[in-house]
Formats: sequence, C-alpha cells, structure tokens
Amino acid sequence: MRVVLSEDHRAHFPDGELYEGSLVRPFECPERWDHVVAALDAAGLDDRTAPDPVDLDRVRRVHDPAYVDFLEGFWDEWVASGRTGDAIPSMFPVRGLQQDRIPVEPEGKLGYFALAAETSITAGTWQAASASAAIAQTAQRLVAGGEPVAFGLCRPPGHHASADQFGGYCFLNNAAVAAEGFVADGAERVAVLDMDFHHGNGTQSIFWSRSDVLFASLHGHPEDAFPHFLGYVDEVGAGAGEGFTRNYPMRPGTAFDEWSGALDEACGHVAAHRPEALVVSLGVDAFEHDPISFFKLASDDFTVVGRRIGALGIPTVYVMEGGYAVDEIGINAVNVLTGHVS
Ligand code: 5XA
Ligand code: ZN
Repeated sequence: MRVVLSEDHRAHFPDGELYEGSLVRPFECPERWDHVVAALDAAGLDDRTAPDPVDLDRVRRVHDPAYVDFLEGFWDEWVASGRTGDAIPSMFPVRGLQQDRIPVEPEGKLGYFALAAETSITAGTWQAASASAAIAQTAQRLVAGGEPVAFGLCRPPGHHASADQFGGYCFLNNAAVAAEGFVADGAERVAVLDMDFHHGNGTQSIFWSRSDVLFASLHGHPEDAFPHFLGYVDEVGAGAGEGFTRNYPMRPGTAFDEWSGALDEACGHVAAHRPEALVVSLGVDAFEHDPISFFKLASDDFTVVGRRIGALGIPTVYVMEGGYAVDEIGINAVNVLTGHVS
C-alpha cells in the first residue's frame, strides 16, 4: 500500500485549545502523526511517498477562492494588526447578524470564516494545511493512476472544513479534495465514507446538492456530540443530491455490534452507488479510550472495519482524520489499513 506523508504538519501546533472552559494543550497534536508512522513501520507499510506540490486550482473546486486566500494570508494580517498570540475566533455571524459581509478588521474576518472556537490559526497553519491537502491529492492521483489503495497521512484533518469555514481542527477538506480530484479526472460516481467519530459536516455540505459524490457518515449523535448542528438521520441531501447523503448518528456508549451494523448499511449504500473510487475519512476516535469521544470500539474492531471496506473492491483513498488516544492512534489506523488488504 502506498503511503503519502510530509513533515510539514509540524508547522501547525497552536499554543492552546479551548476545551470545557480551559485553555488546554491541543488534542490534535504532532505526536499523533509520529505514532501512526511508528505503527506503519511495525506493520511493514514502508512504501512511502512525499506529496506533490498542492494544486490550488483543484482545492478551489471545493473551497471558495476567498476562503483559500484567507487561509493563505490571514496570519500576516493578524500579525500586522499588532496581535502576537495565535488567532482564536471569538465572534461569529450567528442568528440575527449579517451573514454575507466579510469584515475587513482581522478579528471579524476570522470569525466570519470560522465555525468553532477550539481551532486557532498560527504562523504555520497554512504550510501544514496546504501540505495536508497536497497529501490527499497525491494519494488520489496514485489511485486514479491504478493503485488499488493509498493512505494519505493528513494532518491537520479536514472533514469539518466547509467550502468557506474552518473549525474542529480542520482547515482544508482533504477528503473532499480527494473525492473532487476523481471527478476532475473523469469519474462519474465517487463515494466518501466517513468513519470518524464526529460528523463530517464540511464534506456533507460540500456535496449536499450533488448526485455524483455520495456521502455516508457514522458518528456521535448531534444532540450529544460535536459538531452539534448537523448529522441527523433526516439529512439526506437536496435537489439533485437528494438521497446521496446518508447519516448514521449513534448514542453514547455505542459498541461495535451496533456500529458495525451501521457500517454494513453505509457500505450497502456505497456499493449501490457503484462508485469508481472511494474516499474514506479515516478517523479512529470511535476507539473506546478516546479522550473526547464516546463510542466503544476496540483496537481489533478496526481490522474488521478495514476488511469490510476492502471487501467492497473499490479503488480507495484513506485520509487521516481524528483520533486522540495518542498511544493507540497508530495501531488503530493501521489495523484498518491492514484489514483492507487482508
Ligand atoms: O473529527 N473531528 C474531530 O476529531 C475534532 C472534534 C473537535 C471538537 N471540539
Ligand atoms: Zn473526530
């Protein structure tokens, strides 16, 4: 299996994360990447490739150009305005406020393009986020070129990023970039399967009105879990996209017997779509000991998940999303990958 990765992720590591009323060390930390690499080493998955330079024209197929410009240039604006700390959004265009005017002043602009306050922009955010998208693009290119499966070790993750908003540790939507890459290369049908504990609100919104890219997500129920305001079962897409979004929200304490039933259903929808390519948002925060999630999957369950996805027989790109039980993130992610090819 080809693995695409880059050290550029280290450029993004905010000083703190707003979590339950305190500023804590971010859960989404560089060591996550190191543990995945160690587990890849241990499993002999050593066919490694550096990403090609990011193709921003393709990124702009799923993100608003103004948002891409914002991410690329905001840190310099923030510093030029006299701020010295990480850029933490604190004011948002919520109900009752103007929603379509982009403020000029950096704090307002930051809030306009943000969906949550736990995610900061730092000096190295663009370097890391653009490299992460480049990893997804390179993995997609490998699979479009005939590889049966590739793994993009993306960091920062991407599935919460919408066309014009960052948050949930995400800036550019790596899974959407990969899925849209297949479309750009001529695919008529693509599927995205999001197995991260959190709903992939960004990916859903990007493909909401489209019938060519099916989106299916297994996640903590929005009444109980971030991102709280999307991911209900009755969200199925709209217009031409009606029926091409599928959500499987599940309650606190959900273990593998129930979760795998939802996976089987989601895989059924994926298979019925007859996609030429599959993108998997590979979050492993459904793990029983994840510190910010509430499902109960065991490490060995992830092998079964990979086997189930591999049995679909679809050319597949895995992109790394969440997982914060740092000591186990590597084995859990690699179990999916080895299960896929077993
Ligand atoms: O998949 N998304 C995550 O793992 C990040 C959740 C952030 C919650 N504040
Ligand atoms: Zn997650």
